[in-house]
Amino acid sequence: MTLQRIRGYCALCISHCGCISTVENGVLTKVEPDPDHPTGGNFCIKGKAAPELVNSPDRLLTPVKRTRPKGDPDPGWQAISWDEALSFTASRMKEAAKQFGPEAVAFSVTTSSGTAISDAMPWIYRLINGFGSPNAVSTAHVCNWHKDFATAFTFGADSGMPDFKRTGCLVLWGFNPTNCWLAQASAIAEAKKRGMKLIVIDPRQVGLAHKADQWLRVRQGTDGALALGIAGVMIERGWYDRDFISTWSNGPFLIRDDNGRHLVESDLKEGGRADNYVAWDGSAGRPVVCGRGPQHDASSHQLSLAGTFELDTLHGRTTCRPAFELYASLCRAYSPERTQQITGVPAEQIRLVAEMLYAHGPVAYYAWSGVGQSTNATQTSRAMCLLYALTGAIDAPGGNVYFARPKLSNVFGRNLIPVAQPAKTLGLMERPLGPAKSGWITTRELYRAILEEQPYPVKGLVAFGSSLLHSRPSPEEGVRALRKLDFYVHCDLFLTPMAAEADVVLPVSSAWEREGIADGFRVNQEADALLQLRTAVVPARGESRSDTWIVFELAQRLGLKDQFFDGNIDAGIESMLEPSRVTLETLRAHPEGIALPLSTEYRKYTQHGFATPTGRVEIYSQALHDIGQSALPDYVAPAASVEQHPEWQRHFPLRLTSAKWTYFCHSQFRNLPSLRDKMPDPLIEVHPDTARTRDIDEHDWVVIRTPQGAIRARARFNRTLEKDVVCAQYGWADQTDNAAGADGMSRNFSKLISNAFYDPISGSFPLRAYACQLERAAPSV
Ligand SMILES: Nc1nc2c(c(=O)[nH]1)N[C@H]1C(S)=C(S)[C@@H](COP(=O)(O)OP(=O)(O)OC[C@H]3O[C@@H](n4cnc5c(=O)[nH]c(N)nc54)[C@H](O)[C@@H]3O)O[C@H]1N2
Ligand SMILES: Nc1nc2c(c(=O)[nH]1)N[C@H]1C(S)=C(S)[C@@H](COP(=O)(O)OP(=O)(O)OC[C@H]3O[C@@H](n4cnc5c(=O)[nH]c(N)nc54)[C@H](O)[C@@H]3O)O[C@H]1N2
Ligand code: SF4
Ligand SMILES: [Mo]
Repeated sequence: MTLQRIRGYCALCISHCGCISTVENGVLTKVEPDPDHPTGGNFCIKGKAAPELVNSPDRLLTPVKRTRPKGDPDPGWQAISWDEALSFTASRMKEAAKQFGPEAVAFSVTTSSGTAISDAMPWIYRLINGFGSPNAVSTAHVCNWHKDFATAFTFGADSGMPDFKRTGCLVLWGFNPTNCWLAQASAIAEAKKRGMKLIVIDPRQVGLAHKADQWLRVRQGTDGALALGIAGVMIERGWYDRDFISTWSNGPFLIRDDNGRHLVESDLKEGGRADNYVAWDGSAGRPVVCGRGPQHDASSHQLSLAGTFELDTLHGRTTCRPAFELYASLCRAYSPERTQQITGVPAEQIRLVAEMLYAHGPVAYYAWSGVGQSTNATQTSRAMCLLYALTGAIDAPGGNVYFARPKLSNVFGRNLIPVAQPAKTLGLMERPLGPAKSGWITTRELYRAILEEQPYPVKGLVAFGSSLLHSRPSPEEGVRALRKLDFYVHCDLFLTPMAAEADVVLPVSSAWEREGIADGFRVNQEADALLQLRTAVVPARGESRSDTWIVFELAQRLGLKDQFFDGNIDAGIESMLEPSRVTLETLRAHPEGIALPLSTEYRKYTQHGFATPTGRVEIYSQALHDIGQSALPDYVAPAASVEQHPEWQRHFPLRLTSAKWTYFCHSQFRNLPSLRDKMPDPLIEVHPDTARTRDIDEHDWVVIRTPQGAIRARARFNRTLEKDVVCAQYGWADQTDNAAGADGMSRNFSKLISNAFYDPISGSFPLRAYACQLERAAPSV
């Protein structure tokens, strides 16, 4: 018997926990935590179930093609060779491109935070770009866009990572690391031991909310109002970093009342610059011109942050107010009492939290998908960023920082896409500063382009994982769209209900059967400086292949050989690694990874300013104003709530949200026995009082109804919920659901949500705040 123990990391979710895999006679039998890995020596039940995933009898082991018509409950899968499968895919792609343009072929890419697709992500996008399609359905708009891109409206960058080792007070906002990012959860536990304060903002008391100094039970989708309310107290009491706001934000810059734009030097004098801003010098009683970026002299603290000023411009007199004044007056409208009414968080607690943020800095925060899946998610992100800006802790020790990471070259190939193509990205016209700017489209635009051929037809889809029918709204529309496609090729480990709609399914190897590279592990500087290659610990099962291999093969058949290193994957990886100065050979010889000598540079903005139009933290976003959106994040109630639809109150008085559980990632892992045993059926959490008035007992099957649809789940009592809030699980996939006219008793959460509601900037969907009703299910269900 041969027994090997191989170091690597689990790639099943964002946590990328270091692990040791045991292989006996060529079979993966055990995966355990690696106590020496900088992710902290933790491991979850999903990672431990990896042998079940890898060795699952359900694995797809050959390429297959459909032999029966779409919509037939039995696709009649027939095994085909790789050559046939790849030739089919490439020729259909080429045909569609020739007839309708490459934009008629859309791609779908699953999440890199909840699957191991990160192994292949750069190459998949290189293929999409090289082929010339501007249309990739990503998860960004419901996943990371609001924390990684919407934050750029304020900071010019993503929200960074809490500097846990030095943080004085941490805010977890719509993020539950205990279930979703173990390495962060352990970093937080360590910091708590050292005395760090913890504030958790979540409608449910879950995970670290049990250990928090303050748990704010916010009503779903109202987080933006909460952020304004807390900021209002801090501004009123002077509990903010005035120096930072004056020097490093556009708070002092004057905004014209007449057009909502910055007053600029060229408004005041001929030959003045349009990128020089104007502030009011309170001591001298006159306007001063400030260049882009920071004001280096000592005068910045004399700049007025409040007041109204009348000025003569070249085109007449106008009144102006400092950006900060506009923000402060917005916040004043959210008194703690009014904020309590909107959010359900007691006014006293709002005051207390404002004080904690001032007294216990440096403050750091992490906000994720709990606040990213609402129709007001972008402005919620802005409201949180502005609140955070008041602390002055961005990029400062103990705040949200940007650890130094291994440098890799960007091989996503955005330079390969023909110049005319990005402008065609679906949804870009409607939401010019949203994810479409990066080539990411939503299912709403995809379905419309397929079904109505608007604004142009999409004819083909190539999917690298993803389960649009179970993790995005309006799945009935999705099924109709997928069936109308000329061709649909899906790459996956399993024949999922989503894959069941494809013409051809390509078998993908699991993360334990292929290599992957992690350029840093995020949670602290030491972790982020680790460059690690994960080796394949067992051979790929059957004829399954990595996504990277599939991409390189397709590229060759599409005439993209030159852009793909003549089909040599290793050459591609070498080129990606080049700036790190670590070779592929070295990485392969060191499965534990190479720790690079990198250190964190704090307050980098003091050298170059922030990467925003004004070069400063933008309290006021003229960029948003210029696309017809609010420059300040005023709160707007969620689109699918009774606040917006009073007519729903009678039939849908409850508020529905959803969340992730430890045992599964999205629609995955229901077929792994050790995990399914823990949770055989979908749950809906409900307050016992709410349940009892509906004659519902714990474990009963209930029907959840929204104006969009109905599904079933089992009741679980949760006394920590507000009485009108319920929280369901999503990702339960039924093959039979795809049948036209299914009876509505499906378990698929997505059926409750309509894609007619979306965030006007990002296109995010209301997966967290939707009017609903519960009733006991008929016993036969
Ligand atoms: N109601 C509700 N809906 C949500 C959310 C929520 O909180 N509530 N969360 C949203 C979020 S944050 C996200 S990111 C999305 C996720 O949405 P998706 O990205 O669609 O994720 P999954 O549903 O897990 O589908 C992943 C599919 O990819 C396959 N797969 C796994 N690993 C690989 C691989 O390495 N290669 C290939 N080719 N395939 C692979 C899996 O078998 C599975 O079929 O869901 C969103 N949907
Ligand atoms: N086990 C597991 N781990 C995962 C994943 C998985 O599917 N399963 N997916 C990975 C991915 S793709 C992602 S994006 C991350 C996401 O990780 P998280 O963002 O932590 O995911 P969730 O648990 O869906 O949401 C976090 C919390 O938001 C709360 N919440 C719901 N509605 C609201 C609201 O309106 N406001 C506020 N403030 N909170 C709200 C929920 O109660 C929940 O506790 O996890 C990654 N890790
Ligand atoms: S949290 Fe679990 S699934 Fe995620 S990387 Fe760690 S062990 Fe794997
Ligand atoms: Mo996600």
